[in-house]
This record gives sequence, structure tokens and C-alpha cells, in this order.
Amino acid sequence: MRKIIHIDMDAFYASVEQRDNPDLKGKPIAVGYGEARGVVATASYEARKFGVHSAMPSLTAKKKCPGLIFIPPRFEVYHEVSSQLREIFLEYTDWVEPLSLDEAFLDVTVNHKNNPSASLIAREIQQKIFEKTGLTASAGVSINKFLAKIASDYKKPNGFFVIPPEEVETFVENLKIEQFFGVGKVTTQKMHHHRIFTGYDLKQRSEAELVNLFGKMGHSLYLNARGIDNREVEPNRITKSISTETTFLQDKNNLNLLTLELYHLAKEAFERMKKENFFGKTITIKIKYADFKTITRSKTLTQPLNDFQQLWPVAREMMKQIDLTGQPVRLVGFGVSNAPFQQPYDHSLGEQSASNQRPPEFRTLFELDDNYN
Ligand code: DCP
Ligand code: MG
Repeated sequence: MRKIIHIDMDAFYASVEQRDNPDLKGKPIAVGYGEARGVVATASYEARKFGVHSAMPSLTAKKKCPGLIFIPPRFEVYHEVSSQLREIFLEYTDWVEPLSLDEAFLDVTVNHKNNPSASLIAREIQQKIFEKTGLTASAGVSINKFLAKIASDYKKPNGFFVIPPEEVETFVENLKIEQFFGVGKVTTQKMHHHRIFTGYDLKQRSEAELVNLFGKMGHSLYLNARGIDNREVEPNRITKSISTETTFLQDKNNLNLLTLELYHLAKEAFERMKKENFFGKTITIKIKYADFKTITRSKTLTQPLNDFQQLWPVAREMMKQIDLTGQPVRLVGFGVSNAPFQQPYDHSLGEQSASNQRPPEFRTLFELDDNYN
């Protein structure tokens, strides 16, 4: 039985800003740009009471909370805090898997302190984070990643929650379906349509039925419903890019149709970018022609692409530059890479593809995944 901890900082960017500027303490703030095209990166808990949240357009946020104070992000500082967190985690175990600047899984089944209690370790880590950074984190402790992550969210902010082995079954039965890993808005609707509302409902369905309904995810849902998640804590997962692609049933050479396809791909990629907090500066479009000849076109912007309204016009223009006069196209791909908020840490175990030209200290925090379909 493994012992997994998930640590997630509370209102991360906003808390850093409130820490560094006491005038902002206790006030509704949003980290981001307040202008027409801006979006909220994160909101302080005071602002969340008004319904302001991450990824909300800044103008909407202002309407919801007229007194909202916008603070431009200082990524160097968040990055610095992230390194401090990492140092603390590594005191306990080498099995640290960061998911973003403010969040990580730790496997403490075996740990440097020979401490058999994951709960005590999690408590200590929260304490150390506060001492070193002046910021609060929430901690979740359980037997796997799926449950540890739910646990850290359970009592936010400054929360601490343990799901011990003997309580797993009941806990999972009572979870809402949208709390399961990979179940977003669309899947939730589909689940509800099939009268699956809770973990208990999910457990009544056979694996075959779930696979039939939800594809590959059906397997993990079947296991998760039983409190099982066999994913390891992976210390060297890094995302270098997020990409999506489609192969058409019939080749296309019409710019409008191809642009429409690209739009859907870009939307899908952007959802993942938000989820993984991976906002790259480089857009890549990939085209495979009918004869399988493949070309890619890339464009690098000065700012990370954290707003779809900013990203899409660039992609659309790039599509216009693609030669469609010869062969029709059988595949279109869209990708984003080159995210600037990277953590300089030792990935001596990590792998790098030949296409990644960045020096090791600029590798990203996230999962390596170039083949997302
Ligand atoms: N972030 C972002 N855009 C998003 C989501 C998050 O830029 N759509 C950034 C800002 C957050 C940080 O990533 O501060 C961490 O994301 P979390 O989802 O952990 O959110 P917070 O830490 O802000 O809040 P919580 O207390 O809910 O964890
Ligand atoms: Mg957080």
C-alpha cells in the first residue's frame, strides 16, 4: 500500500501578491490584466466570494466584483517560490512529481526521514512551507494520486485531509461523478444522461459498459470507482508541448474547412493548456498532405498565450500561409510549446527529444506529451 501526498498552494499567485504588498491583504484581487482582452489567472479568496475565478475574462470579473484590484503577474517570483517548495519536498523524498508551479504529488511510502506517518509528514511540510515562504498550502493524504488530489482540495484553504485505506470505499462511493479524474463538463453531462451521478452509481456499471461509453477512460473510471489508481508518482515528467491532431476521413483542400478543423483543435489544446497551466509562446501547425509529405510551421510570440482570443487569430493567419494549391491535406495538427515559467531543476533522469533545443535548466515542469490525440 502506497502513501501519497498531494500539496497545492492556496490561491497561489494572488497569495504571493498579498504577501508582498500588505495593502492588498484582505482585499479582492485578481492576478492578470484588467483590460478588454485580459483574463484572470487567479483570484484571492476575498474575490472568489464574488464569483471571480481563474480563466474568467477580466471584464466579467469586474462586473461581478466592482472593487476588484488587478495585479499584473510576476512570474519570476512565483517561479522562485516554486523552487523553495521543491526544496522542501526533496527533504522528504525523491519521488516528487510537480503538476504545475504550485502543486505536486509526493510518494512517501519510503522516505528520507524514515517517518512511517504520511499525515505527519504532510503536516510538517505545510508548516515548513509557511515558515519559508509565508504562504499556506493545502495537503491531501491517501493511498494513491487520485485520492490524494481530491483530499487536498477537500478543506481548502490551509486544509489538511486524510483518506485512510479503510475509508476509501465509502469515500469514493459518495464522490460526485464530476470529481473523478478526467471527468469534465461534457463527460459529466453524458454521465448524468446515463444516470451516473456518484461513485456508487459508477461502481454498478461493468468495465465493458464504461469502455463502451467513455473509451479508454472507461478502464480508469472502473478502477477509480473501486478506489484504485495505479499511476506512479513520476519524478521526471515534463510537458514540453501540448498538441492535438486530426486525420480526416476524406482529404481536404478547402481553406475554410481546414481553418474550422484547426479551430476545434486549438480549442481542445487550449483546454488542456489551462488545465495544466501550460501557456507556451510558440504555436505550431502541422500539415500532412495526401502523399504523406508533412510540413510544420511555427511562430513564436513575445508573450505566453494564456488567452484564446489572442492565440486564435495568430493560428488562423498561419493557416492562410499554408500552400493548398497542390495536394489535398489528410491531417492537421495544432501544438503549443515553449512555456516560459519553467523550473530549473535536475532532470538527470529525464528524457529530452531531439527537437527540444532549450538548455536543461529551461525544461518545463510538465508532462512530456507530444502525441496527444
Ligand atoms: N493559473 C492560471 N490560469 C488558470 C489556472 C491557474 O494562470 N486557468 C495559475 C494561477 C494560480 C496557479 O496557476 O495561482 C495555481 O493554480 P490552482 O488551480 O492551484 O489555483 P490557485 O492556487 O490559485 O487556487 P486554489 O487555492 O484553488 O488552489
Ligand atoms: Mg493552488
